Amino acid sequence: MVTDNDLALMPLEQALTHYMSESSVRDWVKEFAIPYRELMAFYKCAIMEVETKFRVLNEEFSLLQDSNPIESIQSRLKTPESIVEKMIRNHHPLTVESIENNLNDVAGVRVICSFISEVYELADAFLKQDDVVLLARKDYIQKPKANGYRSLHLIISVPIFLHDEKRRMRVEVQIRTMTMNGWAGSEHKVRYKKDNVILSPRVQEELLKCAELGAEIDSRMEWIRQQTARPEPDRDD
Ligand code: 0O2
Repeated sequence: MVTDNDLALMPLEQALTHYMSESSVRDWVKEFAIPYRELMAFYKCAIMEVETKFRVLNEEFSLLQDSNPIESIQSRLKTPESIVEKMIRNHHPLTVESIENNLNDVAGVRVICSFISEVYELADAFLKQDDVVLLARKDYIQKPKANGYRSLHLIISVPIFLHDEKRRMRVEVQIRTMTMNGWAGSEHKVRYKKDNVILSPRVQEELLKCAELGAEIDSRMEWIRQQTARPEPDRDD
């Protein structure tokens, strides 16, 4: 009989068959199926922790500034295909321990805001929390990628509390504006990671122009935000 657990492992087995013989896949699954499932469950818990932190910040900012900085939060667990492909591409051993040690982005949380200043306000408030440890920061807003990609990336670790232990899990947090998100979504569809699709220089140029137009919209919206900001309320303390 095929159980739910077997079904959950099918995409992983399929991904492995691209790189291993059938019997090696069987051996791998025998050895690593349980720890792999467990690791993915821990990453899901870490995603929940990080999402909650941002929802709490959104609530608090809405009290302080009378506006909710977060438009939406999208989270994802890296697919087995993507995990296996990245481990092979980077020549890492294909064990569960090695997945945890070598990949920073198995758990991903994307936070979408309206304004660039909100991206940094949220990042600062999030990183100030004493259980969040910053491992790496890539600011593709200050320094966009050559293709025009913009976003603030934070690789962090957060603790998750299990019945008998506390574990630190790594999560990749991407914080960006709606404009940056719209561009990244469309660009992903036409190009990102599709090695077999070679975009013409003209199309690449056009994508870059769209990213620059997006950056201009963000900067004008930022100006509007500043012009319409409410004065800070007087505080008695
Ligand atoms: P998905 O499907 O979004 O999860 P590495 O991840 O280590 O191979 P690096 O340089 O450490 O590469 O990571 P990077 O480039 O800082 O961030 C990777 C993630 O950022 C990607 O995740 C995308 O989500 C996003 N990203 C980075 N560059 C681009 C880009 O040019 N276009 C778009 N649309 N997104 C980008 P994944 O896992 O590749 O994809």
